[in-house]
Amino acid sequence: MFATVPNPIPARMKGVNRAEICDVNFQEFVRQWRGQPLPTPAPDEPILDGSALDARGFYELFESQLISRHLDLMARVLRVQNKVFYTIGSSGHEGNAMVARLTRHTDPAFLHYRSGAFMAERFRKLPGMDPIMDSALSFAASAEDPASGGRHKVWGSKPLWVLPQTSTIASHLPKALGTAIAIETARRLGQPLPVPDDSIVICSFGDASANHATAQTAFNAASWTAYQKLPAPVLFVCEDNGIGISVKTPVGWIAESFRNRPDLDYFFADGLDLAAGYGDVQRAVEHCRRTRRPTFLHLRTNRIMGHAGTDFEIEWRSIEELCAVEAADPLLRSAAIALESGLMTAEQILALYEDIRARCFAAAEAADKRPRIETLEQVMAPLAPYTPDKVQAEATRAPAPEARIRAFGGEDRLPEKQAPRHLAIQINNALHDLMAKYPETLLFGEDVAQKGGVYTVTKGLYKAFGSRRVFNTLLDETMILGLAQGFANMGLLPIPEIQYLAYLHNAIDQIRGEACSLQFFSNGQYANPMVVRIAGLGYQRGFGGHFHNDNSVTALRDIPGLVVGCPSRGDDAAMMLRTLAALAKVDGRVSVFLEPIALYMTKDLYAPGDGQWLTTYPTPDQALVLGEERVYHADARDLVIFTFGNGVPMSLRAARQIEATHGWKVRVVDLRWLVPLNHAAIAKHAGECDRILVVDEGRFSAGIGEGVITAITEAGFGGKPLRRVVGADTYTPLAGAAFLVIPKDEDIIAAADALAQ
Ligand SMILES: Cc1ncc(C[n+]2csc(CCOP(=O)(O)OP(=O)(O)O)c2C)c(N)n1
Ligand SMILES: [Mg+2]
Repeated sequence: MFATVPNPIPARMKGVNRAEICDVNFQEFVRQWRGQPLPTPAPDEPILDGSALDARGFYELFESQLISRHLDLMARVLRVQNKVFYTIGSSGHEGNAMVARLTRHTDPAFLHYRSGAFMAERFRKLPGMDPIMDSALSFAASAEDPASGGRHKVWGSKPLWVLPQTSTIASHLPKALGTAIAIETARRLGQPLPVPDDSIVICSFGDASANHATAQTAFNAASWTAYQKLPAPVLFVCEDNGIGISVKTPVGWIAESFRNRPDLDYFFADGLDLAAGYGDVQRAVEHCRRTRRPTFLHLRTNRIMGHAGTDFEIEWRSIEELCAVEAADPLLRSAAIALESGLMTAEQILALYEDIRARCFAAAEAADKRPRIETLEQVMAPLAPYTPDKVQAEATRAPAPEARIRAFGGEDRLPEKQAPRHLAIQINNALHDLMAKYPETLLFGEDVAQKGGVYTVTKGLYKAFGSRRVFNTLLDETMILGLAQGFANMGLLPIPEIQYLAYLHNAIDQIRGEACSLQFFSNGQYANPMVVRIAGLGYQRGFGGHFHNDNSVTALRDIPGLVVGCPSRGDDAAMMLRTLAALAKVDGRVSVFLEPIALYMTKDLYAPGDGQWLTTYPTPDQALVLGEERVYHADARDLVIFTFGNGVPMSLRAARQIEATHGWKVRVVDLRWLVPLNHAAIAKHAGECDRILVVDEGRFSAGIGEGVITAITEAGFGGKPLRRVVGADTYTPLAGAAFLVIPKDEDIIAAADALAQ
């Protein structure tokens, strides 16, 4: 048997650096070990009788554990010298190296922040890579950090398929599951996969994080998927150290909560003991790979050295408790295994320990001398790549004629040969075209398949392209967006639908924090291109109240890197969708296509039956230019109205009245692209016209109108007569009262009258 791990720390005073104690502790433990070593095992023999781990494997894992530990110790020392900018460590979690050893470097990994040992072990899978230097560059926020280029201390590697994650706990679980499902989807569609088609996805997180809604949504969706016998080869690794910052997880909670979940297969492994835990980790990994079922690996870990360098545990925990935690340091266990098995002597262990320490410090000092990010341009370079020529060429590249004929059901049914139609039909036609053009396109959301969506916008797509490409998801917006990220990670082109703008908000972090940040935090190495369709905005007659008429475009306005397009008419919608898809294909971008519900079926503009809001379908060689506005009455100069969405037909009607009343010629500018706003175009029109109206159907505070006025003011035209017509800062009530909170034609006319005063 092993020598029992002693509690070697005499109760020391407050204020002692616990990292130092753990460091000394390890060395004292090795020096003082007095057991009887067994005969040295051969490299391929079990490290100890009955262990699934051989001696070579143990040695490498131990080395990975030590690399991780010394990176932590180094960070604590160099943080105070301002050479390192992160001290959340992996100490106590080094057993996660087993997961890395037992999986492939092509198994996409979405990792917990305590994954130092996992990374060190994964680095072995490719020749010529140095985990210590790469990590040191990241700790130092160097511009040469291979994970994020110095934007974020994060575990990440392009060649090792470790996608960098944000600090938002649990936010990576939906996309990890999405990636697992995507592997199977791509395989079944015959689409090329960037990883082998028997890959599994690894997703690790802490015990406290397991309670988060975003985590629970992924567990549920994984079960929901497996329950239907659909593959979802994700290995959830819960690194259970029993605590989250300072809040203890109730003893036994993770096992109790996950042991008996339907269709989520539970495994436990002792992450504190390589010899004992390895076989159990192996069983979990093999189960996941073989059965393609979602698998939950409950990995026992321990957190030593506090949550981060700034966490002085001694101030809020008893010294006895701290000593007990430190005594259960898994590296003491590994040292005991190395000694007991006869694999290493105390001197060899201490020499290895010091050698790795020296390498970590040397790497950190070298990293400190490497360049850091110096300019704003450097910071932003990977945020929102845009290559206009390529995007335009791609957007106007027509699908193969046969594919179109198949999609539309005959040459004579091609949409450009039909009479002018309304917005919903033209969006539907454009979606048919996109799916014909890109066989990797998937369209999914709530009710989008057989029913064709709440407003029939996706009608017929299921029939034309089949259930593998057009499908209903479970009712969960977080998961819809998680799936989208997963599909994108595996090279597919997702077009998820959020049924109503009001229901984006409960899931918006998946766009705000996750999808839009991937290019930034991976320094452009990873992208998750997608076009998110969202039905929204107000003005539905007799339907809905607030939640079906939400106009909070503001929630999308400040998301870095996001593109938001909002068409007001069918031809623009079709051409805009082509541009957004091209932006995704060419530049990996994330965009929102905001569909004004009230205009879906609108046919008339000025008078009932005039059919002036119907448009012909643009041939597939036409697309919009990102940011380009549509101008009505371009030669008018007396008044310009800036608007979008429902504001466009309202402003056109109001313009007629205003022309009649004041004798002015009125220019109407449909912005079409809401994020980013085209400041130059706004300035141009504002400069050319004598008076300015901004018609914004959104809310008074922080809406698009504020951005337009800023653009006008910054261009030096703020002194011109200017009025804003905008919604109120309120929720939208039911029935006719809804129209009290949003602008009407008369409000625009009244604002113009005020300008004439
Ligand atoms: C959504 C979110 N809420 C709060 C935090 C702040 N926070 C960071 S780590 C953490 C505790 C996580 O504990 P656990 O999941 O057990 O992981 P551990 O640190 O113990 O490994 C908290 C509350 C966060 N990062 N994200
Ligand atoms: Mg924890």
